[in-house]
Amino acid sequence: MTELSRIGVTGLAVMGANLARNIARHGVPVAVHNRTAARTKEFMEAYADEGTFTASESVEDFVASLERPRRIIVMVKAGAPVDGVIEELAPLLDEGDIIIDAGNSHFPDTNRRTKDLAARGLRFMGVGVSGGEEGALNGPSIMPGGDPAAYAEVEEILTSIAAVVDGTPCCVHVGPDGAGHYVKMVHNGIEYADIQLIAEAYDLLTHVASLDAPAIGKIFEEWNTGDLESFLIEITGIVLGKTDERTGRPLVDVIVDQAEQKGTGRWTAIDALDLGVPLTGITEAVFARTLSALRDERKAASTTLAGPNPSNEANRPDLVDDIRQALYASKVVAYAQGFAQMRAASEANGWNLDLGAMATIWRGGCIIRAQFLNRITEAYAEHGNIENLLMVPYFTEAVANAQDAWRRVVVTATEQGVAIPAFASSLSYYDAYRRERGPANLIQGLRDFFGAHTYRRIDAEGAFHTRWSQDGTEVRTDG
Ligand code: NBP
Repeated sequence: MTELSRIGVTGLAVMGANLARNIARHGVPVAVHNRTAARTKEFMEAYADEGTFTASESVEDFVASLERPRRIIVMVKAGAPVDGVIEELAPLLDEGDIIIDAGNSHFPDTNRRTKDLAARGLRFMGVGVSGGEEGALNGPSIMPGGDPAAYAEVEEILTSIAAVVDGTPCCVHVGPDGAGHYVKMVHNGIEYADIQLIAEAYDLLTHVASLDAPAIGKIFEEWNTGDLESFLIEITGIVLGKTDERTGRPLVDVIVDQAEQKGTGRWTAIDALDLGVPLTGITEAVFARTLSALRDERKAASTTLAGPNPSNEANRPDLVDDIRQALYASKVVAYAQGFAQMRAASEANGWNLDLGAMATIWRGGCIIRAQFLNRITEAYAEHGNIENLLMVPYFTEAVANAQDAWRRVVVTATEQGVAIPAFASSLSYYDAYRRERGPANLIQGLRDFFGAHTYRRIDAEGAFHTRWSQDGTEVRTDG
């Protein structure tokens, strides 16, 4: 009889196949399965010699090939397919077996599945895996959520396959229920903001600094040696430097300017609205992709709507470095907002998230991996429970140093008619956050006028209403 496998992977598209290979390469026998058997066959033909694999065509054989408690990674398309696979697996499993959903599931689905399966005696884990296909194969950032006792059963395998930075694996138990998928969702949201900020910098360098793609690629290469050093800045340099084989032009110049999305950025923004957390950077990034998709409308508007045409008149010697500083300051804001959102979610759900540990496991393997995350890890180590990263001296100072350049970039872009939704909204957030008294007093006054919604006074306790349409007197409404 063949040896039982320590873990199984069902779903052998690019992510599942690479995770299975990564696990097997670490000496762990892996059972593999896919709905369409041909894919399993292809997998075995290509990779069987990389480790100890047991392939099964049927779910029954797959389950029977696993040691107990069974540990099964489900790596299929998020949504209904995950429920479908669970329904096939669950009747074949025994109490205490563990189903691990390592796809990009929406965290409320993970909460629901955890509860449903617990009622059936099964343990369910929602595990965020970041790093794309390359990460899955060579070391992703892993964000496991679920029952800590279930995590203990897979910890060794998951930490062994994760990316490692400074000797620390990029894998830590995040929290119960959907906490792992939640943190992965915010990670992806931050990725949206990072990418949007890079795109805005590229737009300004193209249309105001009048540089071509290869020249801008060189600038990103240089930026990757400083504060901005990160995977996304690095690959921006590579993508901008690529020449299109068909036309000989820079490849980016022949790519259609419509951004697609799979939904994690939108989920992050919706969750922020539900939690009441100001999350302007990520949300603007989602809207920017949505606006980019309106290609036909934009084409019509481009010859109808008035505005300045960007010109290099605004080009000045310090423009490129100003843009770098604006990018850095806006990035600090996007991360500050994302971490504030995770803090709020942790409190709302009783997850007790260790936010410093989240920054630590994002330092390697994942798409937003960056030097910068070390500063966030250090901030949490030094200051503990942080309300807003902008208030940590390192970031307070970094943004203070960048703010003049940041303001100049926002002014220049606005004068030149270049859209910079993430740069500008990040600066507005910064300016609103640092105000002791903002203009919401007037909002409350208006709400009281048209809806008797009441207001509070700065000089007295209680809720008040002015009888606007009667005698204009003020009454206390709460006692
Ligand atoms: P896909 O998201 O493209 O899903 C394809 C896999 O799902 C195939 O194995 C397919 O089986 C299986 N599947 C589907 Br579709 N419907 C099914 C059903 N009803 N029952 C059983 N299996 C079903 O694969 P992927 O790109 O490898 O991503 C897997 C997960 O990882 C997703 O949640 C994704 O969001 C997440 N993720 C992807 C990346 C990335 O860079 N691609 C990064 C991080 C996370 P078949 O072969 O029979 O059609």
